[in-house]
Amino acid sequence: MNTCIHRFLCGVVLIGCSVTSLAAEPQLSGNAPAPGERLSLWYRQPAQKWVEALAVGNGRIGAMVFGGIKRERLQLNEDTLWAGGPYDPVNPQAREALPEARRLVFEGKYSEAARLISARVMSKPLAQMQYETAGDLMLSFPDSSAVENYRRDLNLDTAVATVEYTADGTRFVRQVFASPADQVIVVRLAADKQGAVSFAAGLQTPQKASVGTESENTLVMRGVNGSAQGIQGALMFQVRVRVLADGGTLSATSNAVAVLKANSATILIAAATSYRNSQDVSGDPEAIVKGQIAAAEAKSFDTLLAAHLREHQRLFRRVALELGSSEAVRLPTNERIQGFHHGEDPQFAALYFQFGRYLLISCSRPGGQPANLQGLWNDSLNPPWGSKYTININTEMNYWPAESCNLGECVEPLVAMVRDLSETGARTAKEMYGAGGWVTHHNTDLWRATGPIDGPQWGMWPSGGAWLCLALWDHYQFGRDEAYLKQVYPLMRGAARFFLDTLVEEPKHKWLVTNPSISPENQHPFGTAICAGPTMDSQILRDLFSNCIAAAEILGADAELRKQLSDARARLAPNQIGSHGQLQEWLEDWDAKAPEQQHRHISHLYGLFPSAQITPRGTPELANAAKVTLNTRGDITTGWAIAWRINCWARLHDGDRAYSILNHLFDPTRTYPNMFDAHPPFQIDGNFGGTSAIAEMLLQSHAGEIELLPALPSAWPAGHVTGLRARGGFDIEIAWDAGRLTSVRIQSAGGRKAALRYGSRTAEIELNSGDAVRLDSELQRVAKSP
Ligand code: FUC
Repeated sequence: MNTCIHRFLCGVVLIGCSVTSLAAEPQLSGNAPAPGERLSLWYRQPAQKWVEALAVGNGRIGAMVFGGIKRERLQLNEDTLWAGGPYDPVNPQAREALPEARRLVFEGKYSEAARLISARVMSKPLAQMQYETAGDLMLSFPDSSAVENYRRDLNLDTAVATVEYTADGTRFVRQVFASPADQVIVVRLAADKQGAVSFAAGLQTPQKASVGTESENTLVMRGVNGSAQGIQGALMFQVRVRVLADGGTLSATSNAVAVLKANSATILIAAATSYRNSQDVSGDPEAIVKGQIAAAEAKSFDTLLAAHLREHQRLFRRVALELGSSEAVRLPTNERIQGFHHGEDPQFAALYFQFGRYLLISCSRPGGQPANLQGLWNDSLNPPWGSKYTININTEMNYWPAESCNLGECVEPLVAMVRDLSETGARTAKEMYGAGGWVTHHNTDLWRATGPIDGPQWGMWPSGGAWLCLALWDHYQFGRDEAYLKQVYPLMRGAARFFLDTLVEEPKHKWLVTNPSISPENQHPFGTAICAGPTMDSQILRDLFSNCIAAAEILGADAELRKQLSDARARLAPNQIGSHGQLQEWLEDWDAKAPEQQHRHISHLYGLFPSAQITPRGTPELANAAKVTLNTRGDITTGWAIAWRINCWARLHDGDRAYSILNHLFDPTRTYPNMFDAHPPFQIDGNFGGTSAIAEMLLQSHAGEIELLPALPSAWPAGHVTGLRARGGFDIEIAWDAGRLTSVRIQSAGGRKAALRYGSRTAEIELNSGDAVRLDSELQRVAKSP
């Protein structure tokens, strides 16, 4: 074997089990310019840490691209590679213990109730399964003495990550994308000189797996997933890598493939597990990845790239946003974040907004799993909070921007998960509560576990599934597709049925309440979170019942049930204002006992956002009370909790306050160099919540009207947005200048009648499907519209 190949093949073998032993990267010099277009994240040095690496994904498989010169690392994920196997954690003692817990709560013995719940109601095991990394593809390159004009970037418009540099006089370009069209990750290595592309490729993983070569151009990793909490790993998985060289030679050792002196090379990466659904792990990952590689190999790189671009841009290009610009746009992204100052970088908000859309497109596509706590990207076997689905805020927040930012398709994996939960949750409803319908508590995982976990303060909350149903209804609201509504209505009805069966009358006011429950994760003054009828539960159920009634009316279904739901809705506990003028978090004015508390969860503000129960025009006293609560809770908290507050201030029409909190989200303590949100640690909900908030500042449609620029901050005096979506089925374009609306274009995407509002001005518009109308700043039709 040629000694040169031998040397860097040995390098791959040596790094075979460790990702920390990265060889020293060469010295960099020169000043690579910023990419030509604005929608790129870019850097002048390779990533040293995972939160500096750039994320690509096709909704199912993804990679974090480090951009090294001597050594490239692509950290790989497949969205069904979780620990464990099908399991049902419901505690058989729960059904007997719950009536007793209920009694203790109504007697005010909250801590006793919590102890009983802890001993006899919580799931077994007490924790759920975690999402796991697949491993890494490592590429080793020959030594180079001088490297100039290094740049790596992620172009949000093309969804391609590129690494470029000049080494010893040769310009190298490496491109990486995860194709939604061909279901493979594609890596292209090219140079501006013939025969300049040489590298060795190897796979490594912390999983129980074997890694080897199958021919001179194929690497294969075969493994089984981890066991967790006593649940045996039941999945097989496979990562298959094919290396294709143009010119030069290909060779392999037992665990690495090498390319020597090629003109260019293309690497195809496929990954799959045996997961078919939450109860069936009989899939054949080898057949899947072999099929994907064979199909992709038959196409040229240009054909693969063209199909990828078409499918990505079909979604991404629907929305364009301009918020103004400044000198800061020329800086590398890490420097922009590091130096982010109030008001000096308006384009960063537009970039952050489009990055959120990019992430949702990249981690949540039809047929895949929903976006988990880290979307799709995780380098660990034991990530924070298991990188699961926390459904007392985080999963819902992931989908807040989906409809308003014109990515309705991306909700499909969430709808599919709710369908699964309606089945596993029906067992939980029956076995734990003796109830009909379905229930799920504050967390779920790949196996759609629905029991209460972690401990009473976190898990004893029956409203997770009910909250998820809001996303189902919203998808109808924005799209007005009755065939879709017909499919999801039974899921909403099942969620409501559970509460019709389990709500109980509280002794003092005779309201119907949940019991036992919690106001997510917040302790009340009696030493526990366990309580009856937290405000959030009543708000969620008011929406669930109302939306079920509306859906049933549209579908002409279930007259008797509608009546039951409407009777129960009338008896839910109302929103109440406490003695400090705050919105009460609990049935009683317990907040008054802890007026300074700044808990990150603002659960009872669900009524303000994402719900529309509290609005400045419709319920001004409650809106004021919500303001008092927001001021008490404070602006600076975890990433997702900051994002929730921004959405709330937008709903309160305070653009400058929303903007000032947005600046905290962009701060380097809450945004990593690769623009992932920092809880900290990385949690993707902050990205999505922030994206949603920017949309809410520009357009709202929850109160029966399409409101233009409802919370425009003074920092964005001029701008333009196209392609935002409004409830009722409309696409909206808005232009403004000097802080005032200049023009609006409304196009029907199925909707017919729209009520528009700008400040105190209103207009009624009627449209046929597909038609568009342009209006001026007075909301008068422009003669030659659109
Ligand atoms: C909830 C939050 C935490 C974290 C976790 C994943 O429990 O309270 O802050 O986001 O979910």
